[in-house]
Amino acid sequence: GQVFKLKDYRPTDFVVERIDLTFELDPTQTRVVSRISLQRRDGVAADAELVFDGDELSLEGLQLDGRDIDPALYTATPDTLTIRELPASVPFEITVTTVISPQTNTQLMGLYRTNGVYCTQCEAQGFRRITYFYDRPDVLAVYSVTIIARKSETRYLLSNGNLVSSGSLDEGRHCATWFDPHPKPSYLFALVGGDLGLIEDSFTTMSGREVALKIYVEHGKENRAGYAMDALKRSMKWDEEVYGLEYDLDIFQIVAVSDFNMGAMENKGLNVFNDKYVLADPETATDADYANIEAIIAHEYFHNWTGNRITCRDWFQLCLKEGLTVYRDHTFSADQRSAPVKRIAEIRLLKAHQFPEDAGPLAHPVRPETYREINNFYTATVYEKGSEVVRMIRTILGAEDFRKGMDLYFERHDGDAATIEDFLACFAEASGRDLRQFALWYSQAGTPSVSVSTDWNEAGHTFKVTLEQSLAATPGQPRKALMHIPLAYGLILPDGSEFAGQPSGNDAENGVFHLTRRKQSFTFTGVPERPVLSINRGFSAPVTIAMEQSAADLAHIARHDSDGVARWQALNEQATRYLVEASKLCRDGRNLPSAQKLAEILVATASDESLEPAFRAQALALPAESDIAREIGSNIDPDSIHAARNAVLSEVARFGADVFARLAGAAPEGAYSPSAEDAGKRALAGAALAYAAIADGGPGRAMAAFDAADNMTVLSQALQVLTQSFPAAAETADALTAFRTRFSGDPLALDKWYAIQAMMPGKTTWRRVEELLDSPDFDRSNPNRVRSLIGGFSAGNPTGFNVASGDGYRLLAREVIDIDKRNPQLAARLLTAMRSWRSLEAGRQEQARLALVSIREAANLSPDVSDIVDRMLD
Ligand code: HT7
Ligand code: ZN
Repeated sequence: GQVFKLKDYRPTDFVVERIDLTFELDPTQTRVVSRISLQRRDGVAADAELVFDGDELSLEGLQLDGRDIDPALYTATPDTLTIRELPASVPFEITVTTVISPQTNTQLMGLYRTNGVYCTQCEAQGFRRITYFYDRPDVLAVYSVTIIARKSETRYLLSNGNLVSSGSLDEGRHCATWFDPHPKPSYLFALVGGDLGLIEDSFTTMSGREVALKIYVEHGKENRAGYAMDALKRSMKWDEEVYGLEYDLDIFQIVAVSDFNMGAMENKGLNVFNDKYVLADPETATDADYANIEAIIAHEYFHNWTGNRITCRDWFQLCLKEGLTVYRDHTFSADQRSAPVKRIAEIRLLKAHQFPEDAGPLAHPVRPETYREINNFYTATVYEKGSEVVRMIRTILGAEDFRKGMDLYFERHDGDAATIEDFLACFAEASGRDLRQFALWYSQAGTPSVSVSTDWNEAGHTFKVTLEQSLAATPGQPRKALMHIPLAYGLILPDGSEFAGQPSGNDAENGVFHLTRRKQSFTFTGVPERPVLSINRGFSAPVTIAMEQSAADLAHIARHDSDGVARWQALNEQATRYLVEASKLCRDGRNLPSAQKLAEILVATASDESLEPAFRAQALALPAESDIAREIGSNIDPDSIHAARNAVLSEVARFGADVFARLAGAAPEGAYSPSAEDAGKRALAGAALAYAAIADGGPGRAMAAFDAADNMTVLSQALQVLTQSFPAAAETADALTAFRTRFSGDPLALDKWYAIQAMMPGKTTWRRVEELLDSPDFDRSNPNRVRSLIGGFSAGNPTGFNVASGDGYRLLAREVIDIDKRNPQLAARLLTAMRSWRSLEAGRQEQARLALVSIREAANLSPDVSDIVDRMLD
């Protein structure tokens, strides 16, 4: 396939100003008429051709200023429309007619139908599946959209912007016209037509304008959209208060659909959501679902400024909108909830998804420089590491200059299709800092490693910290330049207080070491007693730290650090070290050392009433098997990791049995509330239940919790304890049947049933997954269902998926090949679960390789899947 390169960017030959679209909706014969006003760009040759993008299109009509164009003057293929001999200097209008079939569009890109609702997804390159156009983000145009459809099946006809007119037509049809005054790229175009339920509210902006808020959901689900509406209003208020950014249309609409390739889409004024991130009530949604809804509603809303008002010049700049908007939604959620607990969750996620990406064959810079299929670059690196890079800018500049830089960015680039250079220039100018070395975070892939050593001089009362950075080669980048790594630190004295003095030199500032050379030392003088170094506090930089720190020093940080995140980091480090060691011993068939010390500190933290429950729950959650595997790095045997982790769980469970029994029974008072406070209490009770059940050695307690549960959070916690710790028990089978029966009519709840089973550990889970694939309500065309079962198995079940026989890999390969025929984007994403295959032990590696080769050799692979499989096998 074609390779696109950042360095090849050049603007279009023709400038588009307006586009007027008319849709006559029909399941298999939707007619799209597109009138586009164009003008040749200054300086472009008079004989330059107009070349529009298409994807599986067929042209039905083509006019220039209202008159049919001579077929000798254009060429139309499914992928391009090329028109020759167009006016040299005057503006002109091209009318393009296409006919498309939403009903048979299984890719869920372009215009498609989901549960009878017409809906679009145009990012990144879906608009070209609707009509021929310059389908690229630097072509900004003003859109007007008229939709005509049968009234009986499309009560609502929606598009971007404000409603201009609507009315009835003949033959039971109706129409609506929408106008969006804000110039936008084609990827932000949206259309929805369907018979939906509606909830309405309004928001008064800081300048006193009233904005109508509407959320459309499937009929009967209106009462599940209240939390999303509340999150939307809080997001609108937050963006005004924190960034001074106001909403800019009279109406903001959200449509929830059940078939969607990703989480949601920020189309101007008309966000389309995967219904999983809109619908919630206590019976069917967990606390985590509520938190995700809040974060994703905020994320899409925040895109209105970071993404829509200022968009990307090209798709290489994707992190310009995504990294920044993730950063904004992270800080929003931190403000709405417990900031340290939110940060801990972010660190876990980054390490679980982005670090392995950076360490494997799919590694790429936050701003890639080449791609074959842009859909494969909506990655943890672009989103999560992209957000970390913005966070580092704030750490380096400080809050005040960061805000000045953001203000300058909005002022200077409103209405632009911008680049990372534009973005960084605003911060450099606002702060007077040189960010050229820092900019390497956007262009160098891989996770830097910082080795840390300390030297305490008792006689001289000096403490020296030496830092050294390195960055391993990644695909296409054999040699790396030195990075600017901002590392927040603290020196904790034996009494738990913090040493306030500054180190020598000017490479440290406000509690942050600026590591810019290969090796740097920082010397603190006048330190009264030997301090303990707390480094990379709050995960100020997305790096790995290599440091010989004693268990006693880690315990000291865990007890005394003034930063809650750093306390958790120390606990987690201690647990990880033990688990890595234990896993290696298990692999070699040796006995494990006692985990008593770890158990003591975990149980003490769990029962420390001065700490918030959500934090205590995070402390109790041992590193996942995949975290341990990542730390081990090579020659991985998932079974020994599983065995070692289970052994530690048992030891902690036995040691804290009384504490866990007490905590497992605690619940927030009163009716269910999704508040962070109550969710934290449930998280602690759930974590304690898992340990208490292990200490019991039988399913009774978990089964009782399952039977007594009055909300989905507690119900699914109990079911997970049963399936993880007592997979073969009759109670577990009964609970699964009861869950299935109770939620048979509720797809989102049923997705949990599939996922929970997909993640059951063991050698035979692949057989269970195969049976579930054949069950009548396993709908292969629904991405949520596919992700729950196949994604849950391949990305969430280390022992089950990596079964030594290779059956797990073969199952995934078969499904990827099959799904690819309908939905390449989904297939490619599922396949990324195998990205770390080279770090497995030799036998599994060979099985994985064979499965990957079977995919590569399959007929008619999509560019999406070929791109991933080729990079994985390279
Ligand atoms: N900006 C949106 C990305 C997205 C997307 C990309 C490719 C294919 C389908 C898609 N649906 C949504 C989502 C976001 O980051 O806000
Ligand atoms: Zn986004």
